[in-house]
Amino acid sequence: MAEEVLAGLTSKPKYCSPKYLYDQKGSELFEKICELPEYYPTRTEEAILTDAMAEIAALAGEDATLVEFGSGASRKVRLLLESLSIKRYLGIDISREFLIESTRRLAADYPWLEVHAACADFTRNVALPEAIEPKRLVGFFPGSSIGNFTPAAAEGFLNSLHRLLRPGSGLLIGVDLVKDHKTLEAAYNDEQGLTAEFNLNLLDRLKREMGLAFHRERFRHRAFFNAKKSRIEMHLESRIAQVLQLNGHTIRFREGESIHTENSYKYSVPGFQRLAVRAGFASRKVWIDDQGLFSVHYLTT
Ligand code: AVI
Repeated sequence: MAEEVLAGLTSKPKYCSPKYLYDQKGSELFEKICELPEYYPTRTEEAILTDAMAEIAALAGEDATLVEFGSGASRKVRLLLESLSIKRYLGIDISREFLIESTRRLAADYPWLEVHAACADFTRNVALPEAIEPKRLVGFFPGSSIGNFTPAAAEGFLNSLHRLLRPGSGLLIGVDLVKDHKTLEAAYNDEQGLTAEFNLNLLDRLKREMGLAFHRERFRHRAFFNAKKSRIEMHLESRIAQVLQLNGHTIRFREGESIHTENSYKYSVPGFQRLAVRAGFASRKVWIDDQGLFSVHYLTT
């Protein structure tokens, strides 16, 4: 982490990988963001999944092993576990304590389910634990987390999932859709300021884990839609010119200069299907809500 963060903060423009937003506090804040009135993706995806459950069950088939990438609080997966014929579950997440807590809860609530947990950064090459036999797998990657990769990285990542899932498997993936800028920008600039907290928590984490000396009030959260790149950009903007120390390195900010902390790409349905096909998948089915806010795709290997 130290090396990666330092490389980002000393480059031009400054950036930090969004995966570092998810320490314990960040993961908790993200769960709260999902319930915000402005943050439409979570409730829209849940409604799509609920409505499409019979069709998803038919596509997933009998006795599949469900593998969830970035399982977080594992809420949406409960919808699947309650309706599909699933025997085994593997949750993969970067946030260790959070993963342990949520998989323990799943194991307690579904005694018939064989539950596995793997703490891993799934943006790197992940191998499946031995206990997960090379049987038919159904991958689950909800929440439009795929949007946090650049399209090129998303294609590479989907291609690595394609190899990991092996032939005869499926991937159920949630993808946020491009829409009017007002709706998009409101979702990342909520009135309660939770998204700002989530973003600023990154600096708190760097202070705690890497000794970053900084004053919180000298930074502000900024999120806007970059139409040319079809993405929401999230930044931590320096309110003043300042110099920070991190692990013996000096990091200079001009007034208004920012650390780019996250991209959230928004796709059209055919745009995402093309990307999935380039990564080796076949597009079997796509569901969208009535307002055209969000899409859920079922891809096969
Ligand atoms: C996890 N990911 C899909 C969220 C998103 O919408 O890109 C993260 C997030 N960032 C700010 N709000 C939510």
